[in-house]
Amino acid sequence: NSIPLSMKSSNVKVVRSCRICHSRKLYRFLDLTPMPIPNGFLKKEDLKKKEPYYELSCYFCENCGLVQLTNVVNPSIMFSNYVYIPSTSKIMMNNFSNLAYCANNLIKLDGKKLVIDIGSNDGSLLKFFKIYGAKVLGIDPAKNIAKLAEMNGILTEVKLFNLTTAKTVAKKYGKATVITATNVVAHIDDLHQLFKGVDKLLSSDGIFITEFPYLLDLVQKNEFDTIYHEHLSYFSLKPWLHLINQYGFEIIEAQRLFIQGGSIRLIHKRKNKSKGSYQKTINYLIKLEESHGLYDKSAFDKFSDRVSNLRTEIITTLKKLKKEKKKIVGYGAAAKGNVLMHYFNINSKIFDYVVDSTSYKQGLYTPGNHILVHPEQKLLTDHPDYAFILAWNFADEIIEKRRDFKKIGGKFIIPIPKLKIV
Ligand code: DWN
Repeated sequence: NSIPLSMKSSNVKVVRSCRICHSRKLYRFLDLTPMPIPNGFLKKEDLKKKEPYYELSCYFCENCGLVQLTNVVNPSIMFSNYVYIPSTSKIMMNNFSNLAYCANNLIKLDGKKLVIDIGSNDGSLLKFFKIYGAKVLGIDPAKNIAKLAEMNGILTEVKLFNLTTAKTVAKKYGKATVITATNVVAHIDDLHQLFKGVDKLLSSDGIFITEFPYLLDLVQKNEFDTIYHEHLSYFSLKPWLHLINQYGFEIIEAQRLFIQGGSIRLIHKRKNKSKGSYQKTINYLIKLEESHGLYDKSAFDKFSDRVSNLRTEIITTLKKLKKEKKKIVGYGAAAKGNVLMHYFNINSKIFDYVVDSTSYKQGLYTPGNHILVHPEQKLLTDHPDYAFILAWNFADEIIEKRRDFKKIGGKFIIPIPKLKIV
């Protein structure tokens, strides 16, 4: 009852219909219970202040199949002062390098071609496009991280992307030959505005490249903790195709990626500007989605059951380790980690602290359960028994990096896709 459920209209908008097909047949299959925004890390002096909690329930559209949140937290609350930067991970940087390589293979980049990245963050992706000689421009609402991008030599317009921004940018810089949007489309509430903006900003034979977590991976690997307020949509191909067809785009390439627990890269061109259809791969992926029940709401009830079984198993294991007086810490102050800790009731009695490589996050406290974030090196001086990998999407990279921790007898707990102790 002390939880201030923030329903102030300026902070939260509740949408009652599907953000792609506008159907009202939305079926709620998972309620992760109200929690603060998962990137809402706190300074020590903020711990006493009221911390708004926001509903976190997930819905399946029975008409087009889009999985989505209906509670839309005001984007300026979530994204104006941001703490996530992709450059902490080698895997993410390799992926960005590969994305620029693929784009250059499709459209020879040079100084006359403009590449615009929507949700450009610290400019990590655009740096790779610069290597191919392209002109680059970032668009991102996070003023703090835009400063970092500018230091990296990446010009950034500090704005949320929508049709208005597209018009202003097109007027000021001209049309883009390539528009990229990685791990940002899922964060945008008005997907129709997004495509109207892309249509306005992209040259007639340009390519629009998106990357986002793939619903097939989320369901197959029980990745419930990637469901949180920043991610308004969880995409599979049928609803995505329903959306892009309305704006005259078609997919010319689709690649599944390992990053972020399993993502999909979709490269688009305007219809009849692309040679040959990519239908075979699209049909194959849709068949795969259907075989995993992604267009049948019972699959999401089964998903929800698996999540509650995982919750029971992990809470039991952690309680047993604490009874044995084991010292456990969190590894990776990830947004998803804050969702997992919230849903599994993990507090400072279970994790002594969390370690993280992002300087922004060190010295801050996790939202909700208020656990202090330390630099990773603390593992080696403090010698906890277990490091619970909250950033499980980087488990291999982290375990490889922390052979020193293993050498002094440290063990890793990996929660997703199933509980594993290494
Ligand atoms: O979509 C989003 C994804 C791309 O990134 C955003 N909504 C927010 C964010 O989600 P996240 O915070 O769950 O992302 P990560 O990249 O999975 O978070 C990893 C965390 O782990 C970072 O805080 C960095 C940290 N880390 C670390 O401490 N040591 C990461 C690596 C690789 C390491 O070696």
